Amino acid sequence: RMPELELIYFPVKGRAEIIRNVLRYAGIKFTDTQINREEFVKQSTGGEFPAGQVPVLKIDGKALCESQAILHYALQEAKMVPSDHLQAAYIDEAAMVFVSVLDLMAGLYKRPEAADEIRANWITTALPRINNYVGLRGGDSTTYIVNNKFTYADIMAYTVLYQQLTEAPCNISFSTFQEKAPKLAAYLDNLLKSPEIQKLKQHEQC
Ligand SMILES: N[C@@H](CCC(=O)N[C@@H](CS)C(=O)NCC(=O)O)C(=O)O
Repeated sequence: RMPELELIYFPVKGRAEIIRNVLRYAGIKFTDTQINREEFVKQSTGGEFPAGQVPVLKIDGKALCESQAILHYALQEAKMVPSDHLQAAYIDEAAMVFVSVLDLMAGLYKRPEAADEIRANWITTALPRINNYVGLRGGDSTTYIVNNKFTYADIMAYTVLYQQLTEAPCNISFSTFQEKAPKLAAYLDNLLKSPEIQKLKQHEQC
């Protein structure tokens, strides 16, 4: 029996969207509970969240926190962790390379007045790093980031690079990828057309 799952987070992508996308891709049913600040404070002070923060995944009513622990649990349930330790590590590596470039945009939330500077700096420093990373673990094809096979690192690329970086407050346009990071743009372009991302997009709509 699949346990009953409820994911609790704010009504933003933030740290939860990769978890939502993995569950959606795997066709694992979950309740996507989005709470506002007021509800968060009430539930947090009421001791609903193990470490006082979200995301929290309730598994048959029992709360699990920390986004990485929740993601790992979701990947295990989705049977998306290969038994080969080195392959699993390369997949984690790629996923974390993508997340760390998003982290470099974190200043946008704290210093919105410096947005232009943070964005320009990101384009000249972070973007070339991911562009150089593309192809390193990939073999000949540039559709999937690790070993020509679809993995959760590709779901991370879609979630972080395509969905989160291109929307507010990051606002990096796809044409910036094409101009400044052609290998990355080609990878994302191929990935978006892949049957796996097409399947995920269908699940997003329901
Ligand atoms: N290390 C935690 C960090 C969780 C975290 O920072 N949660 C934020 C939202 S992204 C939160 O709950 N903020 C409300 C608060 O701390 O009052 C994780 O990865 O899950």
